[in-house]
Amino acid sequence: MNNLPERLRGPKPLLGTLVTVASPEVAEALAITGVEWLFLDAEHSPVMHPAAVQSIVQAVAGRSYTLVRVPKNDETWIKSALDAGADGVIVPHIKNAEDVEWAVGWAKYPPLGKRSVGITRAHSYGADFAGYLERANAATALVLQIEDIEAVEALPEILSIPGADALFIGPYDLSGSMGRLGEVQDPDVQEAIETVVAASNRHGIPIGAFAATAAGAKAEVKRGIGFIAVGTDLGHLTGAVANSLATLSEG
Ligand code: 3PY
Repeated sequence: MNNLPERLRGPKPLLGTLVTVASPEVAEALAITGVEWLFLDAEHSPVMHPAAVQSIVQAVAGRSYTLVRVPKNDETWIKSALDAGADGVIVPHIKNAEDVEWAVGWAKYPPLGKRSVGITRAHSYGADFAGYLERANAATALVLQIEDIEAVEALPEILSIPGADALFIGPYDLSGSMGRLGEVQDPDVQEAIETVVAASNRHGIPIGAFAATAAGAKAEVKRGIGFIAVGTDLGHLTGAVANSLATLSEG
């Protein structure tokens, strides 16, 4: 497996899904399907705590990339996710240059940032301590989530700070911040998304997005969004059961 920042810069779309259940078995089962990355959602899944993140990352290691969406732009969470060996972090609600400076500070070792040094799973518990310190900045991804209209307006300053490896659009929160909650196809929301895609292309920074359905994900890939999280673990489960029931009830 290439490291995640390299893979993000590659030409082929990177398809993944959200993990909302704090279960290594669920994450491992998803990884076995061949899904290339898992979005461990610690922002909206109250049961997702650092210990759960560590066991999930461990369960899928070598099969799928793992990106942890931390609950907020916070040193403790970013540090624990990366020390657990996650391939990267997604930091929600980035709105301005100062937010980027904080995120880079927590996620990258000096001289780029001020990530604190531990001896943990990421460092093979000490067996590869120096090697990890040397490669971590380039090998782990800091992904900035753009999901507020304020962030779309501040893109030039957000993109002027070095250290981030990709942007990720949250279309639902973005629609809410524009007074059109849930209306992700609204022309103004779509225009804002296009603005983010164009700015990321101009800066040569990979761009990702959440899509609720496979059809939505296909449309995002078509417009040049290179890494996608489609649906959630429990959404796929409930959808499959509902489909089976509907098929059976047809007789
Ligand atoms: C959004 O669409 O706002 C999201 O953050 C999806 O995870």
